[in-house]
Amino acid sequence: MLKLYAIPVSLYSAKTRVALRFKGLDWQELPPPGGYGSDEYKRIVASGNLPALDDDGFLIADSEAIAEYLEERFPEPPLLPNNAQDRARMRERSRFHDTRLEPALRALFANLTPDRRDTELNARQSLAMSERLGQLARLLDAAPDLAFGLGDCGFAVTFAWIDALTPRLGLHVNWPDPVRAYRAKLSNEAAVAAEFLTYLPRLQSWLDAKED
Ligand SMILES: N[C@@H](CCC(=O)N[C@@H](CS)C(=O)NCC(=O)O)C(=O)O
Repeated sequence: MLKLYAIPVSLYSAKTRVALRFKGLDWQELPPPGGYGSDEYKRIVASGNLPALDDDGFLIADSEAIAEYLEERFPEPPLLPNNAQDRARMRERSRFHDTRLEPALRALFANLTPDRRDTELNARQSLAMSERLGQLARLLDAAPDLAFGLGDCGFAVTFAWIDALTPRLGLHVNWPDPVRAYRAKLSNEAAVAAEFLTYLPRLQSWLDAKED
């Protein structure tokens, strides 16, 4: 059986679980041996990053590399469209998530503990995320011909994080209409809805615990 090194609240682990669910796969989820950031885990996964997938002894880390591997190993149902240009668009969307929108959110993780809350950082990252969502609205114009794919798994999770942090940190994020419609479409996807059944309550409890 596939093994996934992950922790429940990790954003990129949730992205990978959405891909696994979409493919209809079973997996066993394991915490990183020795704990998050431990030397023991780094002996297995050099970067120490989560998630990592173990397929019968073949180990691969990074959510994007994992999703591409799953796509080749388990082609149905597809996470990439047929046509080369649509595939490139789908990958472009995914990279935009991993390298543009999500890092703008991640910068706020430093602000999750109340005594370290920096209101200027909240304002700066609200602007940064709004700018990225505006750019996403333009990317969505050139939609690849596939209802749900590799490029969508991460957005579903990052949108949930932005929603969860908005009231907690008093963020002001501008959601363009096409992105709102895209977000609604993603939450209706069965793989996303199944992941959110457990992920959203865990995320809220984890964030609550940070407030204590
Ligand atoms: N680009 C990586 C990013 C993964 C990532 O940042 N994972 C976080 C958990 S959500 C992590 O492992 N952080 C600890 C670290 O970077 O050492 C991916 O897509 O898997």
